[in-house]
Order: sequence, then structure tokens, then C-alpha cells
Amino acid sequence: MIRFLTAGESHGPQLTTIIEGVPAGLSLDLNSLNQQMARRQKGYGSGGRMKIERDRVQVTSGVMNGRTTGSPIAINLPNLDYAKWAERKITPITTPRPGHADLTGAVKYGYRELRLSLERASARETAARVAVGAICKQLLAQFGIQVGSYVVSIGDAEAAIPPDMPYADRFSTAEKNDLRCPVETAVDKMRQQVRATMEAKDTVGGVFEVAALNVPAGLGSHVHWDRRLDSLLMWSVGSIQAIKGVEIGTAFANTRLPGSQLHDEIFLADNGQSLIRRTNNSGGFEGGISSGEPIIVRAAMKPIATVLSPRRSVNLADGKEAETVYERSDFTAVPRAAVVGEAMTAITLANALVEKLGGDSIAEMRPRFDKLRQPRLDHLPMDNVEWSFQFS
Ligand code: EPS
Repeated sequence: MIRFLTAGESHGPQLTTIIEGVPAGLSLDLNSLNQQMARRQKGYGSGGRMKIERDRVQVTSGVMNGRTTGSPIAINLPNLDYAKWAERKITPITTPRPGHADLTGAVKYGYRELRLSLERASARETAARVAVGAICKQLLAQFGIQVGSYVVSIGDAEAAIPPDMPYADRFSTAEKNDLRCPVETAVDKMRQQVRATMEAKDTVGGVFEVAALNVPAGLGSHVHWDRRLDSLLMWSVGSIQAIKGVEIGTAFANTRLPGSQLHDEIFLADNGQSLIRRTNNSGGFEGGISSGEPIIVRAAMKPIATVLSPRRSVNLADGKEAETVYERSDFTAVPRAAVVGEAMTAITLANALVEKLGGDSIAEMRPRFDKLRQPRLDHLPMDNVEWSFQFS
């Protein structure tokens, strides 16, 4: 099982991560790992912090001579901003920001200084997730699986993505602009939305989409709630800071269609051997199991809680109603969050693949992958005889 833990405060010395369960023999390309880190740092609407950090992973365990050993992988990510904080006198924060973990964190842990909530709730931690996701992406790539993302909307500015636009084109266009917008003609509209937000001293949320391509059919399971892979994806992507809604495919819009029009009908192709779909309204899942179609995860990010214009709150130090005090932050983080969504999707899918294939090493996984059952007539023989339930 692939699992990971992160530690680290937003303005502390570093983020520390341990990843367990990555099979041995995966050759890790550190440059490509660092490219993933850089992708997360790019995004119009970021605050000053992204000009300070230059995220580069330091791998201190679990990788020898460029290959994973099967041992836990330890990763350090220094916070360059720490140098300033280490010598700073810290002004107390006693007025919780609505929408942030300031108040709820204090209720839960009894903090007498709200910065303690802020430091760990901060989305700085997503840098560690992207490092883990980058390793998982390299694992998935060994089996031809690709995970990409793009921003669907920021505030009211929406990219009208033609339904037949290939995913490769969506990814490559998104990669070329700092809004991660997949449709060139919508980039300016999104930029305008973010600019207006900055001018209004406000913050804005949005929706991003993650697509996983070439995922084999048969990952996940319908037999238990905690093995449904679609649910696990909703959980993992929903755990990203400020994500408040996740859907598989166009789940909410699908509620407006009758079942007869919604469900992806099954056809024969490949000389009558392969079972194929001509639509993917299911977003790549049936019964919590991957169908072999692209896996689509859409996430709604709320506007960031740190708003430049003061919000009404209560100063816990003197018990009086007061306005919030601004801390440097982002105006929007939707383009960057999409990259984090990719990471969480990659981690969840890599775990499902390892579960399906078993194996302590890539070499063991490969032949098992090649033998996976496919949605093909010759892989799915039916008994086709009358039978009866006999439970005892
Ligand atoms: C964040 C606030 C900002 C963001 C930060 C998340 O940091 P700061 O308070 O230092 O200006 O830039 O995100 C990151 C540091 C990052 O690496 O993504 C918050 O409060 O969540």
C-alpha cells in the first residue's frame, strides 16, 4: 500500500515527507520531479510567497543510484521564507479569519495563539503532496498511465471546453498559460477575473478538472465502501486545502439527464472482440471500479479565506467585535491547486495499481499488468447455464 505522511509548518524550516510502499526498481528522474514542483508554483493570482520559494526536493532515503529500493522514501523541502521568520518577532494573531482554520483549530486544540492553526492548515503543505504525486506519476508512467489537469473556471470566467477536444490538447494548452486554462480563447477572460479580484482586494475560487488516461479497467472494487476507487479519489482530492466539492465526471449535471440518455452504452469493436464505449458520462467508473475510460475528477475550490479587505470577526484577546488583520496570501490558487489535484489523483491511482498487481518491484508488476483482464469477449467467458442460490 502506498501511503505518506507530511510534517512541517508553512513558515518553519522545511516540509518533511515519508512515502511508504513504492515498489523497488522504479528509476526516478529527479529533474522531472522538480519540474512537477515548479508547475505547482506557477499561477496567476499568487501572492508574494511564490517569488521567494524555489521548491526542489531533497531525497534522503529509499532511492539509491537513481532507483527506488522499496524502503520508505524520505523527502525534505526547505522553506526559503524561513530565514526571515527565524529572526522575526511574531505579532500575535487573536482575531480569527472567517473561512480559515484559525477559530476551529483553536477550539479543537486550545491554542492561545491563532498562528498555530494557520501554520499547519496552510496550503504550503501541498508542496509535499506534489512531491509524492510526482513519484507516483513516474510509477504510473511505467504502465502508460498519464495524469493531467486544467482549470475549468475561475469565478464567473469559464472555459467552454469542446466536448471532443482531446485531453492531450487540453493538457498542452493549459501548460502554456499561467491560468492552466485549456482553451486559448478563454485565458484572457480568466486573467481579467483574477485581475478584477486583486483590484477589489478580494479572493476568488474556481473549478478544476483532473483527467487520468490509459488507466486499465478493473481497479478498485464494488464490494466495500472503502475500496470504491471513485470514492477514494473524491476523498483524496477533497482533502486538498480549500477544496469543498468533488465530482466524478459531470456528476451534478448528470442528475438532469434521464438514465436512458446518461449511461454509456456498450458496443463491439475490434472485429467483434472489444467492448467499447462511445461516451464517458460515468467519468471512468462503474461500481467503484475503473472502466478503462478516462478518469475525470472535478473539484470546486472556495475563494481563499485570507481576504485583503477586512472581514468582521471577534478579537479573542479583548472579547470585542473586530476586523481581521491581513496576512500575505494568494488572490486565487485554482491554477496551482489543479496540479495538487493531479498529485492526489496519481497517488490514489498508484496505490490502486499496486493493490491490484501486488509485487514488491516493478519487475514483478510488469508481467501481471500485461495479463490484466480486459473488457474483451475472450477475457470474459460466461457459464450461461441455469443455476440457483445455495449459501450453505
Ligand atoms: C497560504 C498562504 C500563502 C501561500 C501559501 C498558502 O503563504 P504566505 O502566508 O507565506 O504568504 O503562498 O502557499 C504556499 C506557501 C505554497 O507553497 O503553496 C495559506 O495560508 O494557505
